[in-house]
Amino acid sequence: MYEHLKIEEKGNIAIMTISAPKSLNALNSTILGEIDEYLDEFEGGNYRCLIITGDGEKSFVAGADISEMAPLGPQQGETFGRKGAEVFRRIETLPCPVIAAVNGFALGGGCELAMACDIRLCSDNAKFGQPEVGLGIIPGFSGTVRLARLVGMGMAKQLIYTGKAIKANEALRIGLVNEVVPSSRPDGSNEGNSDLMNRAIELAEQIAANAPLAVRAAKLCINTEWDMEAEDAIAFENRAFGLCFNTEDQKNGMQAFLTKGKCEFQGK
Ligand code: CO8
Repeated sequence: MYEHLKIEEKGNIAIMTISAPKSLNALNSTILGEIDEYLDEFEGGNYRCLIITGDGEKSFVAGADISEMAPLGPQQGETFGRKGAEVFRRIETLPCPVIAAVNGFALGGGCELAMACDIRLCSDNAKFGQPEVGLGIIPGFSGTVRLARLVGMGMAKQLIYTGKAIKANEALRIGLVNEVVPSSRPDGSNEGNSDLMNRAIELAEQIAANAPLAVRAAKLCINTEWDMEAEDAIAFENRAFGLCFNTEDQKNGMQAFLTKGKCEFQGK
């Protein structure tokens, strides 16, 4: 049982909801520890996709917990930053895909958490930003690393130096999110986050219906090749491609295509 995480399962998809309503789901050491613990549990299960969201209709994660950070000295600050960075790196390198369903504020550590996920969807009331310099710090959960990679150096510098938050459609325009899910409610409210979550589940199911080992290999390739020289990256992909032919999923998937059938992939 977790104090600040709600966990749901839909078949082979898991949904992790971060829940600290009094602080708009701000991340403190306890929550980071619980996420780390849950990742062990998740990796031990037979899941094909993880969705991460925030509790309530207002906030995904409003950053790292400012009240916990306020009294820290440099060593403690570094330790806190490292803890967040390690947990987010675990998310980024989880074998199977992770979708962030951003249901409101994704500020500071919240934006950094979303960026550690493979795919970002957001509701139309979402707001993204790295406001750290307004607090006398810099993004410390790998935001200076990932933001520039996602949206380019110029835009990352503008967002980080100004600390200004941007709305969902601007986040879409600059490539920070893949998709904005509009509310179907007549008043445009985000109540229950159901449109966003339905879309996240739909996407997760599309991913989960594909050959799990191939999806994992694709994630490993994309992540690993990012930092490689082109020749090495191409060779890495080539090895991974070859290994796919060692799986039952490849045999069954291609056989199903050739016989105009449908393949239920087993992940073998
Ligand atoms: N930490 C702690 N408490 C928070 C946080 C936070 N990040 N965000 C909101 N809260 C609390 C508020 O203090 C308030 O508590 P209370 O009711 O006790 O006063 C409650 O949540 C509700 O918030 P507001 O009343 O402020 O709600 P509003 O709707 O008026 O405003 C905002 C919502 C705009 C999200 C506003 O709360 C805000 O600006 N929050 C802070 C956002 C921010 O600056 N985030 C970045 C934090 S720094 C960070 O994430 C660094 C990551 C790397 C760390 C590296 C470690 C060294």
